[in-house]
Amino acid sequence: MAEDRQESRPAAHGGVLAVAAARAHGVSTMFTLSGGHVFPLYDGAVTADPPMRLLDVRHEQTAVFAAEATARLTRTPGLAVLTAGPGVTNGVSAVTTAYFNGSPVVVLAGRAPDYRWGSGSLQEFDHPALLAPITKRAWTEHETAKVGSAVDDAFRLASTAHRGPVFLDIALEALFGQAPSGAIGAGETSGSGAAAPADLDPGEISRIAQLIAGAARPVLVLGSDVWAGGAEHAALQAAEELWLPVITNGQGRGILPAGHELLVTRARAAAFREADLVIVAGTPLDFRLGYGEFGGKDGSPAARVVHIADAPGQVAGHCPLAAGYAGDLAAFFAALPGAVTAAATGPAGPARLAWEEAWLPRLQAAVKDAMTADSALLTSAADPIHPMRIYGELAPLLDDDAVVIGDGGDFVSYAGKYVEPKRPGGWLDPGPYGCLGTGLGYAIAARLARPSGQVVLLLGDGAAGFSLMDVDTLVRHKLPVVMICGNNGIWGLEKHPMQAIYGYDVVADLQPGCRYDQVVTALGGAGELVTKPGDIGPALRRAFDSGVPYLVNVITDPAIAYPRSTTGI
Ligand SMILES: Cc1ncc(C[n+]2csc(CCOP(=O)(O)OP(=O)(O)O)c2C)c(N)n1
Ligand SMILES: [Mg+2]
Repeated sequence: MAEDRQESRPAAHGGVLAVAAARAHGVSTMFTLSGGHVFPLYDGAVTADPPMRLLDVRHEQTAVFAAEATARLTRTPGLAVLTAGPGVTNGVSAVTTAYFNGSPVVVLAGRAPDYRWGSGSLQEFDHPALLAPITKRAWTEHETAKVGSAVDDAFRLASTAHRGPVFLDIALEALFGQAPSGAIGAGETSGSGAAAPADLDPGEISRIAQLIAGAARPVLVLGSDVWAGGAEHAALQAAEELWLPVITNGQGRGILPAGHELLVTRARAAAFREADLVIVAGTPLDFRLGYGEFGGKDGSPAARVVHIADAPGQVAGHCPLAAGYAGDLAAFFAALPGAVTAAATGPAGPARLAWEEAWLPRLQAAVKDAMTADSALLTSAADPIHPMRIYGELAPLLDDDAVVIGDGGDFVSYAGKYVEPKRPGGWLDPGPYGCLGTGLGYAIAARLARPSGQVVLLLGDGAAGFSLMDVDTLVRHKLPVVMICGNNGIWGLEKHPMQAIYGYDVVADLQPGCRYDQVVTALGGAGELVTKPGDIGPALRRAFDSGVPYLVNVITDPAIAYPRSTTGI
């Protein structure tokens, strides 16, 4: 009898059941900061065979950022465990970041006991109400026997397109209580996997193909979900077969490697101004993409826009679309070249695609011009140091499989422009939520995900303040990372705009020349101060060779503002 079988299985507490269910989804690390409400989850990790790695940090937001970066880099879901009350609330900005980025993260949390609920237990707080708007689902498990299947549900939901964070807190007695281990359901889980691809709608694909076949100046934009959905090879192949100019953003960067002849990200302004068709795949039509409005300036007609997303709710509703598609992105890109060829084929056979002659060369020339225009600043001998000189020194030192992380304002905007990844999964920015403080969490995860590759963390001096204490985590867990602080002594991305609007600024100054390198040294890492442009390269080489967490603190010119056209507000 099933009941007899269950009773013969050894009893396990909720933590054991939760860890087993998480492991079945490919989780290898639990990011956390200690709290009594979640001890059983630690015991579950320690007693698992083999044990699950525990990575303990100095602020809960670092734990969730690390789980998020794990998901973005490895494409297996990330796990953060937060203690009840302040542990959860400290993680809120990072959960929101994961929500905006569509990152599959499961946050398991402790929760005051049910039997005293309403009496004022320590940290008694109904978390799901707070987490619901920033997760795919937030709920409480009250029964030990159901903990395994609840955790399994959480991972399944997080990993299903459109991906995102899921929150589950577990009442104290459910987590500490015992249930037959047969009740976990973990052995029966089938792992995260991708959701079964939805059937392609041939009508929608052929409509999009006709738009492409009829375009004179098309541009394809590849965003994070192309990488997250495992569609990077199909997307690259489709672009190459159709000879489409491509702009990448977010985790889509690197799908066309730096230097690829179709990659026209550096000619973005001209491409978006002059295109007659913009196909955007795997990223929202948000402020980073002009809210989905392209061209239409100087009396020219606006470009038609096609939005390709991994789930129906993701297709833009705020701007007019010539066509939209929701479904598996790899299947879409695999079907596209054939559909375009069919659409472009008339009685005389396949027509030559119009943009090969003039449009693509025009954009390629614009890319070349932009690179030529940059070269003076990338080698600038200006003193104080121009921030671009740092990127001029860094780029030649980067291996093809380097992971570069940006956390900051202007300093990181320069990086977005001048550090072009050679592979997808090599770039981490905070994404559209724009939350400062991702740096150390992302760096911890990157080092775990790529144990032998280069991991470079670019930090504004302001951004550094949010997470620098977690250098202690790098040191304790022996995770070498090269950190470069672009230290202009100000909140640059706020100071310059406030000056422009009001003619003065307040609350935008930091300590000039602050020794963030000494903070890292004090925490057990190493670092140095750089004030002369010629010293940047040798300092970076020492950092890469050091094998320890190492911060190169580069004092840059506070008068330099990144030339931006919008702040996104
Ligand atoms: C958590 C959070 N707080 C505040 C902001 C607003 N903000 C955006 S950029 C920026 C300045 C960043 O300064 P720094 O890291 O020193 O880089 P810089 O612009 O000086 O290169 C601020 C305060 C934010 N994005 N996130
Ligand atoms: Mg700054």
